[in-house]
Amino acid sequence: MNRSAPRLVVADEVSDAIASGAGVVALESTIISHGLPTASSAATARRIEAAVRAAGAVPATVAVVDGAVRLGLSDDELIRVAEGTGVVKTSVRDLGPVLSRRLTGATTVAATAYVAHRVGVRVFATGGLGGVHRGARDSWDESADLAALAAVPVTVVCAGVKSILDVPATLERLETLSIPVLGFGTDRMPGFYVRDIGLPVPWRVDSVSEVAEMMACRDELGLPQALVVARPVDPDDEMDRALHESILQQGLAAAERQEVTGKDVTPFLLGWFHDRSDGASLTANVGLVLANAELAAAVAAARG
Ligand code: PSU
Ligand code: MN
Repeated sequence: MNRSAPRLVVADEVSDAIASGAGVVALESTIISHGLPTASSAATARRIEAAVRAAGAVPATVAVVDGAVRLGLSDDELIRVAEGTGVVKTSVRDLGPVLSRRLTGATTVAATAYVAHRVGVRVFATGGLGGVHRGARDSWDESADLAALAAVPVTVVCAGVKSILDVPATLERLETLSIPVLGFGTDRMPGFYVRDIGLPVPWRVDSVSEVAEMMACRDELGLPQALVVARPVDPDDEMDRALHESILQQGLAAAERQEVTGKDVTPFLLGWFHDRSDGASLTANVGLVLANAELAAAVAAARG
């Protein structure tokens, strides 16, 4: 085994931007490999990167390729992560095994937050946050995203907590873990495919400069937690509530019947939606992640 091969590789464009203090936005890759239909996911990944650039920051898509974590992927690498077989959904606990076995993996919110912070990138964008699964009272299924965000002081721009989850329980856990949640331009908690999950959001902000100010305050106090910026999906892109609810109930029942557990639950449910919503979940998911990338770029550029 070549012990000198680097395990953490930052693309030149990204390291130059970090060194010069320019805005950088880390992008997770599990959404590309496991969260969106394979046919369009590589193209979507490049659209997400383009949205970051258009808003004045440098994108750094994060993934593990042949045993090295990379921030900033070539076209070949991106296509392998998006379309390859055997790409491992890689959360923080999987990083050691995936690297040491020289595997290729897509990083979750948790792993992306960790890696971004490690190299000095403070802002990243995703679709929807992981959290407490429905039925967690029995399954104990809570995303590692929550524990990671309790320990890594990055700012994550998302469309709220994924609506497939137990959102009230997730908000309770976010409170316990001391992770601030900011509704961007809203008093209501966004729920990924839907704009309002039916609960108030802990704090409201209306501008990028307010987010940057809160980041500065957190940094001055040395608080270790992430800041969650929850931006609701645009009205034109959100899913019809009744359609959302019926697909979700069928999906939850199918997951139970098919004994889907652990890290497979979220990809199963997102795939269930994409297969049955006649494009509505895909429109929402792509629309919200592009909007989040743009907002994250504005935050990254503002904090200088
Ligand atoms: N947002 C999306 N699609 C996704 C995810 C987020 O729009 O696929 C991924 C993220 O990588 C997140 C993961 O970290 O789902 C959560 O998985 P789990 O519930 O197994 O922790
Ligand atoms: Mn889980």
